[in-house]
Amino acid sequence: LSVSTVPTAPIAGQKPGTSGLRKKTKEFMSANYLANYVQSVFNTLIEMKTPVQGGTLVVSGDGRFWNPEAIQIIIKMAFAAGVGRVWCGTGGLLSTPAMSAVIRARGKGFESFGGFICSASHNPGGINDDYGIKYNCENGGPSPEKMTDLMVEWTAKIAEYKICDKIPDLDLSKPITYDLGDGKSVEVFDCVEDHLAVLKTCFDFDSIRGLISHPDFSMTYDCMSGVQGPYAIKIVEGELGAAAGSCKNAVPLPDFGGPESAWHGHADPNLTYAVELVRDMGLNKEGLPIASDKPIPKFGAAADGDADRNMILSSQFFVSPSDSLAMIVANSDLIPQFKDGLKGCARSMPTSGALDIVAKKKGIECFEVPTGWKFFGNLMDSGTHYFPDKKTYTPFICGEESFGTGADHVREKDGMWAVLAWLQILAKKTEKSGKLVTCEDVANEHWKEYGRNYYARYDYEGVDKAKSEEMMKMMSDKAGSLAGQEFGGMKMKTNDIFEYVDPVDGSVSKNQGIRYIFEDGSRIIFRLSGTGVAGATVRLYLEKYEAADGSLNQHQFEVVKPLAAIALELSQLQTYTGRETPTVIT
Ligand code: VG1
Ligand code: CO
Repeated sequence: LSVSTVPTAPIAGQKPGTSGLRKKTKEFMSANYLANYVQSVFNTLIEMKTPVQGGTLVVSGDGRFWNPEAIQIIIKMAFAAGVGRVWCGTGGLLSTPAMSAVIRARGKGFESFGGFICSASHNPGGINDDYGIKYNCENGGPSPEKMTDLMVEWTAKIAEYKICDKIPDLDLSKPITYDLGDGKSVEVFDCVEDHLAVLKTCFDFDSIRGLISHPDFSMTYDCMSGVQGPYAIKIVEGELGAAAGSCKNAVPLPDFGGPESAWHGHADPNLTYAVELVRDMGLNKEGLPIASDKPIPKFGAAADGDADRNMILSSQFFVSPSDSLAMIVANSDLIPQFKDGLKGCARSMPTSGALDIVAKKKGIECFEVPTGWKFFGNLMDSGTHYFPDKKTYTPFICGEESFGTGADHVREKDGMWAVLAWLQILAKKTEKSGKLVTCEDVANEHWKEYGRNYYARYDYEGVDKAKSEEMMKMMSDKAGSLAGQEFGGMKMKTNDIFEYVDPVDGSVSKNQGIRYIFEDGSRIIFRLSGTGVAGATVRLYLEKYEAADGSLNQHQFEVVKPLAAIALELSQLQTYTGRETPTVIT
C-alpha cells in the first residue's frame, strides 16, 4: 500500500481531559486537526513499544455526526502507521463498553493492541456541537495519564503525518472482510456480539428472563438515540424477552435526536435531560412523583450517547447513582459474576460514601480515586494484567456519581451491565420472595440497614473560565486553615485539595478537587469539569449522612440545601461567576 507523508504543524489545545479529546465538531473537522491528533497517538504508541507493526486495531464510535468520515481517515492512517488489521463494528458503531470487550476478548491469537472510540460521550453531537476521540489500551481501558501526557507532547512537536490515501472509502454497514493486499485487512463484525458474550458470563440470563416474564413486571429502556439502541434491542428485547417497544429511541442518530427531541440532543441520562423517561416513570425533574395518565413501568433505565452511563428508576422512584453503586455491591452475592466473593470496590472521590459503609460492613477493600474511569484500571489490573507480582483486588465493582457503574469484566463503565446487574438483583429477590421486588424496595431495605447518604450535584455550566479558576484558587489557598470552625452549626473537620497516589504504580495525580469534610461526615466538594468544550463548568457536590435509625424518606435535594448555602458562602460562587442558580441539579 502506498503511504503519503503530509507535512503539518502543531495545533494548540490538543490536550485530552477527563475522558479523551473533546472539541467543537467544526474544530475537529478543520484541516489536519484529526490527523495531527491521531498521528500523535500512533507516535506515542510506537515510542511506548506497543506492537503496532502488523498488529490489530479497533476503530468505531457512538454514531455521532462526522463519525463516518473520521473513521475512514483513521483506518487509512492506521495502515500507514504499520497496523496489519483493522476491526470495526457494523455501521462504525461500538459502544464504549463494547469497545472495551472487543479489545479484551475478540480474536484469540491475534488480539488487538487498542482502539479509537470516536465519541464525545454524553456531550451533544452535530455540526454545531461536540466531537471527540478516546484511545483505549490493550487492557480495554482508557489511556492512563502517563500516556496522554506523551500524546500531548507529540501534538506540540508534530511535523508530518502518514496516510494510505489510495485506499477507497469502505462500506462498513454489514459484516465483511476487506483484503487490501500487503497483508492488510479490515474486518467488519456485528457490533453487539462480543459485548453480549462477555455479559453472558456475568449474569444468569434465564433468571432475568423469569423476572421479565413476571406478570406484574414491565420495563422501559430509553436509548436517547445514542449507540445503545442495537444493544438494547438485541439483549433486552431479543435475549431477555422484553416486550417489543420496551426499548425507546433505539435507532442511533448523528445528532442524538437534535433540538427536536425532548432532550434537545443531549443524550445524558439524568433527571434533567432524560425528559421522556423521567415523565414516563411518573417523576418530575426534581425526582418527585407526578400524576400519570398511562400505566407506569415497574423498571426504567436510560443510557448516554456512547452507552457507558446509566440511570436506574422504578415507578415514581429515582435511584441516585452513588446509591446504585452501594446497593449493587451490597447485593453482589446475587450476581453470578461475583459468586466466589467480591474482593475490591472503588468510587470516584465526589461519589458518596454509601459504598464505603457497605464495604466496611462486608470486609471488602474499598478505594477512593479521582474523577474519571482511567483511575480504576490499575486497581482492576493489579495482580492480573500488568503486575503479576502484586496483590489482586478482583473481582471488582466500581462507580461514579455521574451515572457511571461497572465491574472488571471490561475496563470501562458499562450502561448495559448496570441495567443487567439491577435486573439480576430484582430477579433473585423476586424468586425468593414470590412477589415482585422493585428498585424502591431494595433501596428502602438498604437504607434501613446502612443509613442513607443524601446527595446532590449542582452544575454551573458555561461560566467564565478565568473567573472559575480564580474561585478555585481562592479556595485552594485556604486549604487546611478551616478545621475546627463552625459553618451553619456544623464543625469543619478538614478542608483540603484531593491528591491521589495510585496504590499499584505509585503515580501521583494532584489537584483533583477541593474538599470540605465536616465532623458529622457531611461533605462539600468543588471541581472544574474536564469534559466541556467551551468556557468552564463548576461542579458542586453535596452529601449528608443520615443513620439507619434516622429520617430516611426525605427529599434528597431538600436535605442538602443547607449544605449548598454553606458551599456558596465558602466559594463566593455568586460573586465570582455571577450565577444565582445552577444549570442542572442531579
Ligand atoms: C464527567 C464526570 C466523570 C465522568 C466523565 C466521563 O467528567 O464527572 O465522572 O467519568 O464525565 O463520562 P467531568 O470532568 O466533566 O466532571 V462520559 O460518559 O462523558 O465518558
Ligand atoms: Co459516556
